[in-house]
Amino acid sequence: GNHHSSPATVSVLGLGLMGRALAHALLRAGHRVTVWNRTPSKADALVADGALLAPSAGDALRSADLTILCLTDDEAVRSLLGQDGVDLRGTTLVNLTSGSSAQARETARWAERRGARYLDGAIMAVPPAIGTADAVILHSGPRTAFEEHSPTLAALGTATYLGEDPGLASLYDAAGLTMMWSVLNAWLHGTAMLRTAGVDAASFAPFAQQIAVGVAGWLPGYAEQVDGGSFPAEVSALETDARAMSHLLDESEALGVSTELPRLFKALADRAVAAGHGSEQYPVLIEEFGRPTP
Ligand code: FVH
Repeated sequence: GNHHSSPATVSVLGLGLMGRALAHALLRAGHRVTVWNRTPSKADALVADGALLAPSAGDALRSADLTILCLTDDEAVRSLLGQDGVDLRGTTLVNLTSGSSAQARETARWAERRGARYLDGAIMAVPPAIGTADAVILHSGPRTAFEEHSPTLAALGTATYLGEDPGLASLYDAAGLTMMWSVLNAWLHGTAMLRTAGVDAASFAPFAQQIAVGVAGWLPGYAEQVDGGSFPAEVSALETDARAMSHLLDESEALGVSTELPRLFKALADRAVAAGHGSEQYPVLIEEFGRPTP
């Protein structure tokens, strides 16, 4: 571990679009950076910027207090680190490769069996944001590993620790993506409906933004209902929403736009109403989301 005050020596394995951004941010923060990539030419600009190019992944690991992995997927991570000459004993790995929570837990076990400390991470940002506070990077795994290396991880963006289960960062990443795509798809559906009446996207956007921010404001109160398991209808009952969903479906059909989203909304609500939850508040639908789709 890096016990002296000077910036840590960090190695970065994987110099794709994201890996290069990570390595450049570490250099800018004054760290000694060793890099390795399967295709060495991708290291050229980093070497010109002061990084050290290791001849092998094993060499890169050996020299570092902390090794950051940013490959295509966890399969690539395990095949790379499983090669001869790669000794994981005593290293701390921070895996910023995207993957499922099951893959993160499996890679954590795989790495710990080989003597490494393993911190998983999920980057909620694109390469240009790396090194700024806008780049939220979620971490899960041993709290001691996060705390020991958080000064270094802070060079990449806003490092957020979620808990000891290594699968948490991937789960939050997936939940964040479902929020992002839901808002974008809903906005596109609304835009498509309004365009049939000649209203352009720019005209709808401020209204759409206002709705998105308003609904976001409900989440903490609704979360209390979900955690408490009780959904008293304070502002509206699910059966009122279900009726409005039928209207949205009729409207979408009449306008000749896609009906996939309204059908999805209606199917969920109708199932919950059929199960007797029509007089409860919208978050009662958590029960539909918490089981495999019939
Ligand atoms: N780019 C982004 O905006 C997203 C933001 C959110 C997080 N993702 C995840 O970051 C991982 C890397 O993504 P990337 O965009 O850097 O991907 P590429 O530019 O395609 O680089 C892939 C690197 O992986 C190396 N690689 C692939 N397979 C192997 C292997 N079997 N052995 C060794 N290295 C391997 C590849 O090497 P090379 O092709 O240059 O030789 C690249 O260095 C990813 O999980 C995103 O989901 C980025």
